[in-house]
Amino acid sequence: MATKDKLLELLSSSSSHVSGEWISQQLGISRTAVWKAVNRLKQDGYAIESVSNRGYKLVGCSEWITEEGVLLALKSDDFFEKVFVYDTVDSTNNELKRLHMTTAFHSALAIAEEQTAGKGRRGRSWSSVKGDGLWMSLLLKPEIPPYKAPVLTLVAGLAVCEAIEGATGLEAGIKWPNDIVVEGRKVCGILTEMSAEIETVNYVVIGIGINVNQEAFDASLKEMAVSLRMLTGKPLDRMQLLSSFTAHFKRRYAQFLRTKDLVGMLDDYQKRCINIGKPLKILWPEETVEGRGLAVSPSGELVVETDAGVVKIASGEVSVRGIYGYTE
Ligand code: BTX
Repeated sequence: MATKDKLLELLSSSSSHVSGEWISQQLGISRTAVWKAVNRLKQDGYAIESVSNRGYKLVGCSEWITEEGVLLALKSDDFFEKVFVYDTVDSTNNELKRLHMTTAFHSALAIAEEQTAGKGRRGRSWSSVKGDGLWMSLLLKPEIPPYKAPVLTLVAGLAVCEAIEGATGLEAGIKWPNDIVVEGRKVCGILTEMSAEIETVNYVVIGIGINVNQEAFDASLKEMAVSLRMLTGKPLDRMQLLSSFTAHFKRRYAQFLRTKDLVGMLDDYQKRCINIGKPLKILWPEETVEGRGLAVSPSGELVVETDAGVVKIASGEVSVRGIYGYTE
């Protein structure tokens, strides 16, 4: 770990000022080296107060996503074997898949300040402007058959809702299977991809895009998209949100691995699933079927009551009345 990262860890674990002398003893470095490391952190955007005779105190986190900020948010935990932080990348999902081809790793997180070709589902694009979102992907290797992999979108969605609720107090809903919605607009989208053999998953990449600090969206998105800042009226610390998301995700992922389904979190999931009890349309390629959402099954399918009887859908497009312009 670089000296500035160790210093950041030390400063963030202390709620009051700490002297340069004490830091130099803790890190085994000279006072000049402490001063240099403080300046490096300031260059990275951290606000550090220095008061004579009292020392240094961390008073504000970096506005920018930095490697040390991400590692700190992850609390030096080894859930992710590798962590990759980018200023600009085409898509964090694509980047993790490329990296995995050259260096095999067991688990990884990739996060970027900006994506130039952020991907949605079915060839759609995901707007990922610089500095305002959490654009990230998780590569994991669960021992599950491929047909269970889509459940991980739901697991991640639940963890996103929990992190948003904890950070903002807002009520976040899940529009099955992959949108997180607050006050009828989309605050987050999830794209899960996988590499698999017929019976086993090699890896899954769960891509998560959370709109955090955008102040507005362009005309093509403004009816449908919203950011947490637009909802709360104030900017949010993205690293705190990352920290909270990873804590919730780890707990939910462990629950998922125990049963390889949603059993351990079904009530919490259904409570947030906005499809349940609502009129909806299932947009199959060959036809559109109207119905009403009844439940989500333990294996993650959406259970829908239609004129032709109850159907379970495992994937696909569902439009819910009252959400994103489906109002008729
Ligand atoms: P989706 O296909 O459900 O949603 C894509 C649609 O959502 C777009 O066609 C557009 O209408 C709308 N949209 C685009 N950008 C935004 C935005 N920022 N906020 C709200 N609505 C938007 C959803 O696909 C899956 C998105 C996953 C994004 C992550 S980011 C990290 C990772 N890397 C990557 O390339 N994709 C994932």
